[in-house]
Amino acid sequence: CTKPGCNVRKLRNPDGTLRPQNPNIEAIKDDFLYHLGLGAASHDLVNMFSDVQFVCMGGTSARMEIFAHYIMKEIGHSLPTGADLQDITRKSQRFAMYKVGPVLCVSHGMGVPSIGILLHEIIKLMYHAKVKNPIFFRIGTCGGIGLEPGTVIVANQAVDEMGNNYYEQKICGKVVKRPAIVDKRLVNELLALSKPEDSFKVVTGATMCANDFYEGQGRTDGAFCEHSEEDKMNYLRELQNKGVKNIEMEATIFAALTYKAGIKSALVNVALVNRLKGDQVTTPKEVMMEWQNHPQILVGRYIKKKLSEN
Ligand code: R2B
Ligand code: URA
Repeated sequence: CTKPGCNVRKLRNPDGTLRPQNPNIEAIKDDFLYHLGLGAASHDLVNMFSDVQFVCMGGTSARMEIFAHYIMKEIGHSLPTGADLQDITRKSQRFAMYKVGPVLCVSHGMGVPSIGILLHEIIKLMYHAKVKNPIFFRIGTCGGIGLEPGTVIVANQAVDEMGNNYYEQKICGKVVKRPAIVDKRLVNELLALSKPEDSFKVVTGATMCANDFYEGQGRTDGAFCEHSEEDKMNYLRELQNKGVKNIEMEATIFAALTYKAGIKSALVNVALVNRLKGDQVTTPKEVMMEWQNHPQILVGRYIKKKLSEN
């Protein structure tokens, strides 16, 4: 069933907690989330995380720390006197994770394999901690196609380099295809939070997920290039004609695994470059830092709104 809400009803318990989608999970006594450095035996996961409502993921640890401080201000959350935000996963040295009341801010590294590992462990964390109705966001960066840099793209579809609307995983020598479906209602809610006075535009369209930054995104400036500038432009125009607005490196697996888990999710990316005009990302650091805030502002508004409705 691909109707909105259908998988959510099937995959969650009446109280909103997730039903484990792996029959082996219950039997693993002390499930250890290796790349988070957190375990069901070593940590009281329910006590630490059961109040989480939103999980926000972004590529770098620095960006997610900035977001954690930003969202703390936005939702008026305060830490005990003298306390500072702590990276909860610092022991693992893989990802960085900050918790600001109901908001979990976590870095995912670059590309499908990295965010895939994180998604497995964060989804299991949601399950072990008995989190109710979590909503996941990727607040990331991307290359835009025909968009002014700084523009935010809320994906209404996630596709791979061949235009497929699924995430393909090889499991035990077999190819498994998992539908990459985003929550259309959430997309519309996010689009409605854009304001005319904002310094940036918010658009929607398909987000393409590539397995590489250079040749996989048609760039001609990698260490290798066996295609022409014309091949690149033809490919980018073809993508544009199919409704692709932006290219990044995590969309399909993010949409597919959250959908499979019964978790509402959205991909909110800011374009750092207009790929129709070039390949290199050369914008000054200060401008880039400002652009990176744009998805945070939109998602921050959503979180604030939802918390005020609780
Ligand atoms: C966007 O930026 C990164 C590559 O520079 C990658 O993680 C992505 O999706
Ligand atoms: N991230 C990508 O994956 N591609 C870009 O062009 C920019 C950021």
